[in-house]
Amino acid sequence: MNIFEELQDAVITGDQDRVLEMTRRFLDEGRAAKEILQDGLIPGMAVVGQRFKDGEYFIPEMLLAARALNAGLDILKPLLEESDFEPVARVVVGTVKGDIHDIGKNLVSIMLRGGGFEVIDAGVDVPPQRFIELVRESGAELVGLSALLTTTMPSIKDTIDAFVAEGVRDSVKIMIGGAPVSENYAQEIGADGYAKNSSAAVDVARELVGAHA
Ligand code: B12
Repeated sequence: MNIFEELQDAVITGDQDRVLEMTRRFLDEGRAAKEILQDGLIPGMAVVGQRFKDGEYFIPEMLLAARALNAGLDILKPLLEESDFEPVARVVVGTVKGDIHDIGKNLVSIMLRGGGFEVIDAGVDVPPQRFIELVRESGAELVGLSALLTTTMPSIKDTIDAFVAEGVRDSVKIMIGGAPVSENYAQEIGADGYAKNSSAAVDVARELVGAHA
């Protein structure tokens, strides 16, 4: 039996207290934060998505699961953010307009911080203009755009188009991600990079800003 099965189950059932207790226990037993995240918390959420798709779960169950996962993530966050690197570059990360999913975006932010990036978190439902403002204010070299809905994927393109229209496209690299997004889509809409998960996001980010591990 997978030792993380019970933790996955706690996420699936949205049992925040159990997630907290088990996350702490795994850490006490010497498990790595990354392992608890990738083998426990995230697979639990994948089951939640499937149940929603199958009509077994509704919004309240998804919200409870998200809250439980976030509670575990809060404990792991300081450990995941411990960085061995000098700041590599600044990056603005946000979920595009019309979309309020933020767990994946938050994970990408945490892993980027752990990879030595300074992250400016733009939040969720972010209009293109706000991304541009934040890039101008911070001098970020990199932007990370997240979308979880097929209906908000076009907002990624709108954001990239706005960077072009405002004449700031050449000053930043743009990477994109989120469950419905793909490498092909990234190429199609003129993004510079795509990553399928938060670990890969760090590699892609480092490559885009020309940093070497
Ligand atoms: C939790 C959840 C919610 C929660 C969100 C809570 C929160 N704070 O985020 C709530 C209940 C609010 C919600 C609402 C809705 N949801 Co919802 N939700 C989910 C669920 C179950 C999990 C998403 C998640 O957090 N996954 C875990 C994280 C870790 O994975 P991730 O987000 O994919 O991120 C990883 C990668 O994609 C990547 N990544 C992500 N962002 C970025 C960015 C960059 C730059 C890079 C490089 C990489 C990257 O790295 C991440 C870490 O590895 C998914 C199903 C699923 N399994 O995806 C449905 C899902 C996304 N939701 C769905 C739907 C339909 C909705 C609603 C429209 C439902 C409704 N009828 O109201 C609303 C939309 C609200 C809105 N306007 O945004 C559908 C989307 C279908 C589609 N193809 O469009 C899904 C797929 C469920 C399903 N199977 O049908 N949802």
